[in-house]
Amino acid sequence: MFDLTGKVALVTGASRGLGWAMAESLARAGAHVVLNSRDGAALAARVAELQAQGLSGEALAFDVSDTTAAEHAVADIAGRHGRFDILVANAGINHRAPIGEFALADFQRVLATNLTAVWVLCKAAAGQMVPHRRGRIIVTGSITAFAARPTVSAYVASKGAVHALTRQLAVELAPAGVTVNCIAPGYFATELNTPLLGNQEFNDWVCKRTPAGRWGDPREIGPAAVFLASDEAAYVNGLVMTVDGGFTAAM
Ligand code: GCO
Repeated sequence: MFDLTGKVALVTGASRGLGWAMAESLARAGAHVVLNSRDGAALAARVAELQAQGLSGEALAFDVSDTTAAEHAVADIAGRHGRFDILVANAGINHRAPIGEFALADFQRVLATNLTAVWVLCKAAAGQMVPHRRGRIIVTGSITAFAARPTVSAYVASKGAVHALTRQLAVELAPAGVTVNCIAPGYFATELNTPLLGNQEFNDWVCKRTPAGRWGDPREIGPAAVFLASDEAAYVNGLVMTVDGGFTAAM
């Protein structure tokens, strides 16, 4: 089960954190994974890590918020491989500031990467998938779309929209055999959260507030992506799947 042999996947934000963890898991399940981020050198190192494990991957550096580059990347992958089976639209950024000090430019920058780029990539991927009447789209949401905390207004707004977009695209693309699902991570020990991990008070709060009693390990996200990307998950559509150690289940 959950064998992805022969499938071609694009994972954005794949040089580190949850994106890298999902890319590695998809490759272990047999997929050829195209790793994207802005950092070509970091990607090359990750591709080497895959190849050292006998897995299949390639690097494709571009900024997801560059609409033309994102559209070209999807067309390029489909053209070279003759197929485009799986999109993991994961790349995301955060900006933390109280609302009174939050610059509009920072709000727009976060929305451009976390929401607009996801829409652009989903549209481009759907263009490749619908004619073949198969495809898997996975987007990275956040538990902060369900329950908020101070200072992250742009991030929370973008992730709330991503959850809604998941349901909308699932409904629209289901008749064409394409599923669109969202993974909503809890607090994971990733580079994006370095400032939070270094804050003892916040760290204690995460461990106390999360029923599992700890931060998530990025390797705990990959299996969810493999499942949602698999043929077996054909009837799972429009789901926002929390992977959060029980965070959103607890009072
Ligand atoms: C924050 C974090 C987010 C969360 C994550 C939880 O500031 O709240 O930076 O990245 O870790 O989205 O789902």
